[in-house]
Amino acid sequence: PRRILSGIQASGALHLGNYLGALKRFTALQDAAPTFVFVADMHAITVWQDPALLTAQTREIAAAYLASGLDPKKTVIFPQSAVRAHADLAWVFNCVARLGWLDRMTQFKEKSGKHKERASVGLYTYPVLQAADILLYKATEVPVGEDQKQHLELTRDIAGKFNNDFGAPGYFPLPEPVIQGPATRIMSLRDGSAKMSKSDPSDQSRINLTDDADAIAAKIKKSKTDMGVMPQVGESLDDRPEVRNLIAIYAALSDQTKDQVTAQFAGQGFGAFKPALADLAVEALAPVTAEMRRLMADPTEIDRVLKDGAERAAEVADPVVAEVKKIVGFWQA
Ligand code: AQP
Repeated sequence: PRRILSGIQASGALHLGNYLGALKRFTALQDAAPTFVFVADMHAITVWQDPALLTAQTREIAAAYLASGLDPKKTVIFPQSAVRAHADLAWVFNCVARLGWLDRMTQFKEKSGKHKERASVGLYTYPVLQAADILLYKATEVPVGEDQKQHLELTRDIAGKFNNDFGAPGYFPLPEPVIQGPATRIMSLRDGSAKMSKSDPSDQSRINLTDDADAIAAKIKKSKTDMGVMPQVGESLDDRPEVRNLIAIYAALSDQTKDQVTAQFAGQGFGAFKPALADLAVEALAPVTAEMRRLMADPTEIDRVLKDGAERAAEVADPVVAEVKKIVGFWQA
């Protein structure tokens, strides 16, 4: 049976890349199959998080889920750390995954920077916890951005090795990453070769879900382009990554293909395209932002959703951990 699962780290303000690459797509999928969406607070602490902020950020991600259209009656929305099974299964998977597999993970290399000996052990083993997050629910589809592709491959490797090592063929399904649409990798507004990211020191590089209309318009107006005009359909944009990125954003926000957007603006100047893009972004994000603010003003509703979600998630996850313990040979009364 189909099961959809994804999550977002509670590690700072959400941006347009998270919205288009993840949030908006979860909402589109929730009617297709049972859907589990969690707030990855255990992943967030792989780099230092101020404890009071972590709680607030957890609620903020939950608010973003609700505000972007996830229905808590259909979708199970929960904090990762509230379901013990995640940590339990992650340990078993730490003993299934091989050092050589983790050594190849490019995100660890990027995030640990020059001083990898000072990175937390958690940051290194992060993709193993991610495999546990997914396989606990025997998820078959994982909607994510392009940056998570390698981690999903690792999840499949872990599932396959577990099934094989313990003589449990097919116990864990091999989940498919769902990396689709025009917005699988939104780039920085200042640099078409860098991913739009929470951790970019330049606030001008990204549109935050908390930005107001003026800030969104100003950032798009100042976004990097080039000396040319809007391309024709079929024209290669390989050496115009910034223009390609703005077209992808327009396409994702307006639910069109990149070709449709290109046809609409072909030959026009950025002076015409950028304000249209800004209007579109404001129109799409303003209701989400407003609803997030409303929910955050009094967290009672968010907390109720998270508590209920944690209980429903545990109902699915706990029996899987109990079975895994048996498969592994852990003593059970
Ligand atoms: N630029 C992006 N374009 C499309 N999708 C993106 N995602 C992230 N950045 C982009 C997708 O958003 C989901 C949640 O991401 P995450 O919270 O797990 O964290 P991340 O990838 O670490 O996000 P950031 O903003 O890039 O944070 P830093 O700066 O800490 O690395 C995932 O599905 C991700 O693919």
